[in-house]
Amino acid sequence: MNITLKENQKIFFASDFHLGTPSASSSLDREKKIIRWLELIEKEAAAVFLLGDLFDFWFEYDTVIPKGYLRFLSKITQMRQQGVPVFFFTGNHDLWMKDYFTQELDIPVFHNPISLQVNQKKFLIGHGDGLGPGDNTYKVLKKIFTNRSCQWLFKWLHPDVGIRLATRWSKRSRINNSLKGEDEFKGKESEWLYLYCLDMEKKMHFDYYVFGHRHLPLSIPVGNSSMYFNLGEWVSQYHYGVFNGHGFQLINFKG
Ligand SMILES: [Mn+2]
Repeated sequence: MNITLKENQKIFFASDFHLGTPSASSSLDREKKIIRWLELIEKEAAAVFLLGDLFDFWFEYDTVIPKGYLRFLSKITQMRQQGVPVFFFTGNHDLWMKDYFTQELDIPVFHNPISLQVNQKKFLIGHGDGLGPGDNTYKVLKKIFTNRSCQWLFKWLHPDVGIRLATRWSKRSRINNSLKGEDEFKGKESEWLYLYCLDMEKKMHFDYYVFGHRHLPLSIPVGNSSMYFNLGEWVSQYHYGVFNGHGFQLINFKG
């Protein structure tokens, strides 16, 4: 994908909203905060990339989608109507997106990292789950989650049963643990996505690697000419990334 920024235009990135958890009321507060952020950036945005785990659980049946998130989706709808390009990536919590957002809102949904060129700079962007060494439990789970037969079986559970089960499972996962500090940074040599970037640089050069998934805002140099940024999460820390054509910054949203 190629984007050329006009004067004063920027590209925005955010990830891991985990809408729906840990409680309805905290999710609603976060949803309103996300909308305040979108209102802040929409005038300058040449594109908005949302890099996965937007929903703590999302599954599209052939004729049914999960209830909720109407304020967020209305804001995104309004931005799309004003011509702001919005791109969704799936994360490990919402990988069961299909074509609903593309058909309703003309929002492309990416299931894997993509390369992106903005002006002269090259980006590799994605959710980041399952990349690099390690994360082996998740890699097995991902095989099950993306297995067509498993998805077909799940689909035949009534949504009231399936979504309740999945939501309960989803709530046990890392985002709630990360509030207790379990997602801590253990040095770049233990950071799988950093190791993934190092490895990628041997094959192909990118100026910026931008991922989510780790729930930690990170900016780590990769060799001498690349940077790895992690966007963190919006359950407790609220960071977003912005590229103005010259440099990339991670910003803490206070609004
Ligand atoms: Mn996440």
